[in-house]
Amino acid sequence: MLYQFPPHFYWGSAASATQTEGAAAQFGKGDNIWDHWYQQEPNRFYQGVSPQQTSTFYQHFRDDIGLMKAINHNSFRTSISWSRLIPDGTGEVNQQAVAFYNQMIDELIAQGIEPFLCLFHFDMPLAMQNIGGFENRKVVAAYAYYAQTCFTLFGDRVKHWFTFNEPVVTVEGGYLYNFHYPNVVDFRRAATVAYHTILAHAEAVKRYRKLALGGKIGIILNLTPSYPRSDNEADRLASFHCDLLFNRSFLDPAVKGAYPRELIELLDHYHQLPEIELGDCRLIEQGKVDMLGINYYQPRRVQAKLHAVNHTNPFMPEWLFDEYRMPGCKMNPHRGWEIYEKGVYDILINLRDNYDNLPCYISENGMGVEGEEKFLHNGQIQDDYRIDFIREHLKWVHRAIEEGSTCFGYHMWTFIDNWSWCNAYKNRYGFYRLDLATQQRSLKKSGEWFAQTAKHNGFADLATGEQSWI
Ligand code: BGP
Repeated sequence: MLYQFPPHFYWGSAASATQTEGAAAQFGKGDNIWDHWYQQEPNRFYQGVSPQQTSTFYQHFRDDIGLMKAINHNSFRTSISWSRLIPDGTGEVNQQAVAFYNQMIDELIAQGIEPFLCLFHFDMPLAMQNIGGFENRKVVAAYAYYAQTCFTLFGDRVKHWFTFNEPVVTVEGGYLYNFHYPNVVDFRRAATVAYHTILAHAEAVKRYRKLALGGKIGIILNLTPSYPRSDNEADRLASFHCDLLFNRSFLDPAVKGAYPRELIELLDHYHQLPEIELGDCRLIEQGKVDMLGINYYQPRRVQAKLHAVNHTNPFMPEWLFDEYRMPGCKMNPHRGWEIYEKGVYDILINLRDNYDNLPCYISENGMGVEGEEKFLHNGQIQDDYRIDFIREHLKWVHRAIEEGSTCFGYHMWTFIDNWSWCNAYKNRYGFYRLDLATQQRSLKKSGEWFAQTAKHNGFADLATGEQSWI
């Protein structure tokens, strides 16, 4: 069977500024929440590895872009570090950062790699967090200024912009489940942050359009589908609520320009609505995106509550559903996550049918492996498991495209093994292995497979179970 992708399909990988650049306290960069939190609580980071110890992209970007080219990337997504570009969050622009990002963009383009740039990948400048982060509307204005600065500086060459990466993760991590700074557990504050993030997003979209730079702007969402345990009404309601809170809370305003009525009613019922100001609805409507990036790693399976909720506890999403572990599901044993390849198809078909088939691409898909060094043989990581993972997901992407999805690309998380927030270097995802001691990069077997697939714009599955390229 041939899996040939449409012409001009984007093949590449994704990374982010804070996870790769390094030079966290150099070249004029201000602290962000990760620098600060590490200083406060290094024990919260896997093996105490700090955001200073990343894969040195700041120094090695030219070589690294050469490595992208070597595996036939025609696109690459990373982010701009707000606290590098504008160290205080607002005000003075750091000219060293401007020079760095200009060189990076120019190098990508010179190598035939389309730059996809995201403005915010979990890394709030500390100066902005100190005045409340996205709980404070002043930070919405500061973000809009930052976004406009980026568009003005780099928008002549960058034609794919994204306002946020997985904004719901910032909300979950920082304001509900205590795995990001500022470690708050408070649903109403979480709802405020989510709401103000959408306002910030819409402000950026509005400003981008006004500048008429001829590119596209979107947002990157982790659209983890919620699958109910059964067809039973109670299970289906649990999954509906889960979807509402974790997917549609960003998807609907970003694509349809309005929040789902059911979400507003739900938050109102539990007294968790954020404060809304005159003009907000109009602004959100103006924030409708041109395209969507989809991050997909694993499905979410849910069931109706097994036990009554204790209403004296603070309100949490888990008042509405329980997680469900499906017996016998396929697992990535190295990360403890379920592998459900069809999930990516379900997302694309949902977008086709319920979201006007908006142009979209897979902005992250990936397989994290703890202790990956054990697969190092003859100097190469033999990650056949990752090749299977990518190939099986690509088959479903291909099928969705055949059935009318407008998916225009596929990016893997990630390019070189990189530092990942509290998990630091625990789970490896890269096409290239990073030797932490020497900073040497070496191509994994999956990188070779991906290079061929990108070169041939697809692959063939032979009846023997072998593969070849077209
Ligand atoms: C995604 C994030 C990335 C990256 C990845 C891997 O959700 O967008 O920034 O960190 O997850 O995460 P982990 O290393 O925790 O497995």
